[in-house]
Amino acid sequence: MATYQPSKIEKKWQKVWATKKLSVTRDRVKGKENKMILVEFPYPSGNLHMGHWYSFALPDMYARYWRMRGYNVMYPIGFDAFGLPAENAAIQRNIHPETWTKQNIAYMTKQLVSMGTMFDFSRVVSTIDPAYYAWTQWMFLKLHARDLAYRAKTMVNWCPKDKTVLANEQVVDGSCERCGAVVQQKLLEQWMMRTTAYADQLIDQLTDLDWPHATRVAQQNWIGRSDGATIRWRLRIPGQTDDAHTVETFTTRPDTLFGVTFLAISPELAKKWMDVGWAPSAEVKNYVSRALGRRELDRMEAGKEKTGVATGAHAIHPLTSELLPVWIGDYVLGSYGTGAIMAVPAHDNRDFEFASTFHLAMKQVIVPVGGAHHDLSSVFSDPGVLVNSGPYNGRTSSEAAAMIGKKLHDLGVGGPKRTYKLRDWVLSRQRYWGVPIPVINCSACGHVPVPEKDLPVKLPPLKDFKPADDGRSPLAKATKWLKVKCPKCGGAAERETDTMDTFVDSSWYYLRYTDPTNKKKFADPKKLAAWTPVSMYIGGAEHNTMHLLYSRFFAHALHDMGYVRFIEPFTSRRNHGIILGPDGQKMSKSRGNVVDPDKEVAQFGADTIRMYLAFMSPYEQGGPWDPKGINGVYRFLNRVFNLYQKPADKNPVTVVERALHAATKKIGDDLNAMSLNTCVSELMKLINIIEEANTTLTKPQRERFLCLLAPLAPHLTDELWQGVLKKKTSVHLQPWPSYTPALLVLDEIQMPVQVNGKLRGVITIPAKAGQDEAQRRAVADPMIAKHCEGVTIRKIIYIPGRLLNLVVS
Ligand code: ANZ
Ligand code: ZN
Repeated sequence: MATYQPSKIEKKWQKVWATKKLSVTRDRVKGKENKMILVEFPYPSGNLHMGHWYSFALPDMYARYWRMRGYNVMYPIGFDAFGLPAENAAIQRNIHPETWTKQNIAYMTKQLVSMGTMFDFSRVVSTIDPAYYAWTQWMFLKLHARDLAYRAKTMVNWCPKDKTVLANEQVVDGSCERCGAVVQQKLLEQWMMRTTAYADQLIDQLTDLDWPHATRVAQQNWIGRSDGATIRWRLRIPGQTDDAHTVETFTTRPDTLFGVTFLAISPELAKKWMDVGWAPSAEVKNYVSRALGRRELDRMEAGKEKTGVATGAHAIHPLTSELLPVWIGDYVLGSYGTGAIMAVPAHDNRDFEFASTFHLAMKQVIVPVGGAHHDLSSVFSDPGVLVNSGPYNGRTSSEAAAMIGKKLHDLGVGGPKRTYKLRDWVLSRQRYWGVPIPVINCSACGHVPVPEKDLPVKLPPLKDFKPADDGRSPLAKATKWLKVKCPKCGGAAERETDTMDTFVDSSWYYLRYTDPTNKKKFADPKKLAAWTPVSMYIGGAEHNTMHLLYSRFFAHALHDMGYVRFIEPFTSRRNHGIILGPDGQKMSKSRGNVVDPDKEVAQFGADTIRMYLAFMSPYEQGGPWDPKGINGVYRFLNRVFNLYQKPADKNPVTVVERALHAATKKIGDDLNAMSLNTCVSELMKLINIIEEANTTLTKPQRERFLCLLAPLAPHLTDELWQGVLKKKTSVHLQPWPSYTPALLVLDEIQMPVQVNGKLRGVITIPAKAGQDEAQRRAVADPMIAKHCEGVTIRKIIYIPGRLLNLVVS
C-alpha cells in the first residue's frame, strides 16, 4: 500500500497550481462577489521563520474557505523593503542594501511558495520598485498640495545610534524601538504629516469597525482626545502691582475648580518666563536647570518622589478671588496642554503627592454620588457630586463641568477646550534606504514640489550610504543627483535629501494590489472600486497604533481628495498572536531560538506544519513552538491518506453521516470566526468517528470530507481529490459543502468538559449518556486529551446533562 509522502506530493501540486494559475485573481468573475483578504506584507529580512508561517499560512485557511464559499478572493503578498534594518544589515555585511534586499526577496519568495498558500504571485508589489515608489511620491505631493504634508521646525526624537529622526510611535519607553539607544530631543526642521487634522474623524469612525476591541482602544488612547477647559489666571508677582501677567492652565476636570489649592507650572514654562525677563531667586533658577535635564518619562512616573519649588508668585482664583501659590513642579510637562496646571490635591493623585511632600493645603469638593464625605487620606478621583463649591453645590461633575466652562467663557478667562495627545507624524528620515522626498529646495522659491511628470525621483546609487554624524542625509553625498534646476524659477537648486519613513510606503500598499502595474495611476478607479475596502486584514498587535493609524489617515485623506470611495480602509481586522521560541521567549536570531520552518517542512510537509500551527492555540493567542505535538497532526494526515487508499463503502453509516454534516456546519462556522484550533480538533474527532465505525466512507462522503479539510491541508486534499477520486479540477475550486440541518438535530447534547476545573473542550454525547461513556468520549477528544497526557485521572465529577470535570494529577 502507498504511504503518505508529503515531500513528493507538495512540490507536485504547487507546480500544478502555478501552471493552472489557480490563484491568479481576475478583477471580475461573473456572479461572484470580490473579497480582498489581506496579510501584512513582510519585511525582507532574509528568510522566513515560524512567525511568518503563522502570519500567512493560517489566514490562507480563511481565504481558501471564502473562495470555496463562492467569493472571488484575492489573497495578495508583497514586500515592505525599504527601511533601517536593511540598511543596518547591509552595513554589517558590507554589501549594498539593494543587493541584500533583492537577494532576500528572491529567497523568501521561494519559501513563500513552499507554504502552499493561495497567494496571487501575479500581483506582488515591492516598495523599493521605482514603479511603486513613484506613487508613494505622488501621494506625498497630493498631501503636500493639501497642506497635509508640510515642513516645520519641531522638537524631534533623535536616535544617536541610528543617526536619524524617529516618529513618537517609534520611541518605546524613551528608547529607539529598533536599536534600544536612549532617544535624544533635538530641534530640527522636518517634513511632517498633519495627522492631527484627522484626529476627530480617526476616533469617531472607530466605532463602526469590526476590529479587536484592544486595537480600537489603543487607537483611541493614542489619539487621546480629552474634553476640558482652559483657564487664564491673573498673577500677583512680588514687586509688581498691576496683576497684568497671566498663566493659562488646562484641566479635564473644570468641576474641581473650587478645590484648587495651588498652581504648578512646568520647568519649561518657568524657563520661558525667565527668557522674557522674570528674575527669580537663585534657588528657583537652580531647580529649573536641574529639572530640565531630566527626561520627561522619568518625571512623569507615578509614585516617583515629586520635586518642586515655590515661585513666590500667586494666582487669583477667577471665581473666588482667593490667592493661590504658584509652584514649579517637574511632574508638569512642558509639551502637554498649556504646560501649567491647576492643582486639586483632594482629587488628583499626582497633585496629592506633591501637596503631601510640600505640606500644601487640600480641599475636598467632590463626593461620591449618594455617598458620605470621603476620607481625605486618600484621593477620590472619580466624578461625583460637588460640595464646598458655592453655587455649584449639589450638581453632578458633568453638569458642573459644563456650567463652569460656560462661566469661564462668559468671564473672558477661558472656557471649554478639546485637546489631543496625538502629534503630527514626523516623516523625514536622514537615512539612505528610503523613498526620496520629491521636493527641490530653491533659495529663491523655497520648497518646490517636483512636477508630477518628473516622478519618480529615483534613489541615487551610492557607494557610501552610511549615515553622517552631522544629521544630514547620506543623499547629500550624491552630488550629481543633488544639483538640479528649480522647477519654478529655473535657478540653481538642490534636491531634498531626506527620505521618507517606511510607514509611508506601507500606508497605501494594499491599493496597489488592485492594479500593480498601472503606469498612469496608482490604480485604476474601477479596479479600486472592485476590491476595496479590504474585507479582512490580519496582522500583528504591534501595529495597533502606528501602521493602522497611518493607513487610516492616508485613506481618509485620499477619500477627501476623491481618489478612493471608502473612508475606512480595513472593514475587519484580526490580530494574531506571536509564535515564541521553544524556550517561551520571542523568536529571534540573537537569542538563538529560531525554528527553521524549512527543516520541519522537509520532515513533515507543509500541510502538517500549517495544521499544527493552527492546532497549537487560539489564533489571537500564539504561544511557544513545541515540537512535541507535531507528530499527532502528522499521524492524523497519515490516517486520512490511508483511509483513501482503501476502496469506498457502498452504504453510509448513520453516525458517520451525521457527524460529517455536523462537522460541515461547525468547521464552516469556525473558519468564518478564524477559530482554527477548533477546526483541527473537529477534523480529528471526525476521523476517530470514521475509524470507530469501521467505514471507508461512501463516495459522496469522501468528497465532503476532503472539502472540509482542503483549506487546512491544501496539498494532501488535492492529491486525494484528483489522484484517488479522479477529479478533473482542483478540490480548491469546489463549493463549500452544504449540510442537512435535520441530520444535526439529535438526541445528543453539548457537554462542557473541565480538567481540574478549567474548561478544556466541549463534547457531543447522547443526552442519556452515563459517566463511563461521557469519560470515554472526553478523553477521545484531542483538545481534552492534550491535558490528560502523562497524568492519572483521580476523580470524576459528572453532572448528567450539564458538566464533566476530570480531576487529574
Ligand atoms: C485639575 C484636575 C483635577 C485634573 C482632577 C485631573 C483631575 P489628560 O486626561 O491626560 O488630558 N495636566 C494638564 N496639563 C498637564 C501637563 N502639562 N503636565 C502634567 N499634567 C497635566 O489629563 C489632563 C489632566 O492632567 C489635567 O486635568 C491636569 O490635571 C493634568 F481631579 O486639572 B487636571
Ligand atoms: Zn526657484
